[in-house]
Amino acid sequence: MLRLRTFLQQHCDNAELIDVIDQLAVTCKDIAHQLTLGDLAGILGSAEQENVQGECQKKLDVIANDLLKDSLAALPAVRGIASEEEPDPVACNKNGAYLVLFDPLDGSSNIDINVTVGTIFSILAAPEGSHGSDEAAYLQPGNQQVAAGYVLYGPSTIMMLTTGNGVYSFTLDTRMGEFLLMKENIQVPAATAEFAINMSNQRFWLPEMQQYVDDLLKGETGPLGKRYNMRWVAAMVAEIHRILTRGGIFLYPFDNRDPAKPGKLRLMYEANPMSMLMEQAGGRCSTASEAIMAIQPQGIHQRVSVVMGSAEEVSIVEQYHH
Ligand code: AHM
Ligand code: MG
Repeated sequence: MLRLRTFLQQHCDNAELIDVIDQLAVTCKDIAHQLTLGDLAGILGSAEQENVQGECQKKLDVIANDLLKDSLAALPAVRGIASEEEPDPVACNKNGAYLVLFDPLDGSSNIDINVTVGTIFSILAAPEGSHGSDEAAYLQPGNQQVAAGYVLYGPSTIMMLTTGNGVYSFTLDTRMGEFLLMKENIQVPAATAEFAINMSNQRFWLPEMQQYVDDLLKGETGPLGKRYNMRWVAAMVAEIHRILTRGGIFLYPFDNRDPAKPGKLRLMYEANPMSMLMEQAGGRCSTASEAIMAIQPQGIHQRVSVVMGSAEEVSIVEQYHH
């Protein structure tokens, strides 16, 4: 079985990009180890502080963020990093070719209950002459990502990766400490009858989204003509992993709970990298009215409405919004 680094050397002709992805993998092994220890290492619970989005940070949010920040900053290939847990981008090495954006621990409400969480990452080329602390350098649409992926910490630790040429999965063999190639050119089935949405927010959605969900709940006798199943893990990494494995649709739509937050998920380090993976696997990604990866970002912590997964189902949601 092919080790991640060997795979990268065979599939990628840029040594600096290989270094960045390899370093992400090394650090995520460390995060996986911390998660395995859990309470034994005293890492559960709140860090008793808030991040820039006003969310209460968990100890592991802070630990995972520091591990990624420190290890990437030490790499000559990295010009700067941006993170969910950092208010501003952080400059690393002035000659580095890449900017790395990440959500260090996605689904953090799952940490304390020992349920799946993940790390999401997006890699952009650093614009010529840009500085790693310069927010404008990062504000590139998702379709300019050089690579994207996530590491899922579940019963096994799995990295899902794309460098723009298909989606590949690697499982961490903890006996040898290496990510090994398991699946190549992963494809998402075009049709599905499995959806994932936080139903408790229904009354806050746009009428079009409420109508779509009302109709799918009507099952085989309703306008959509099939009986749907529902799943909600409360960790985007887990939902997207399920969809990349067996199809489905994931929605975290616009809602009017808080006018400052049009949707919960962040464009640059959640929606864009997941969109690149999904589209590379033949799925579709949309806000319900426009392509996520075509959006010109206005800020690194910008939020966005997310509808992604099996292509035919995403198109149905878009039709409700036309
Ligand atoms: P986080 O990055 O602060 O963990 O928040 C993102 C997570 C997603 O992984 C998940 O899809 C969503 O928030 C769950 O939200 P909810 O609390 O509405 O279930
Ligand atoms: Mg997140």
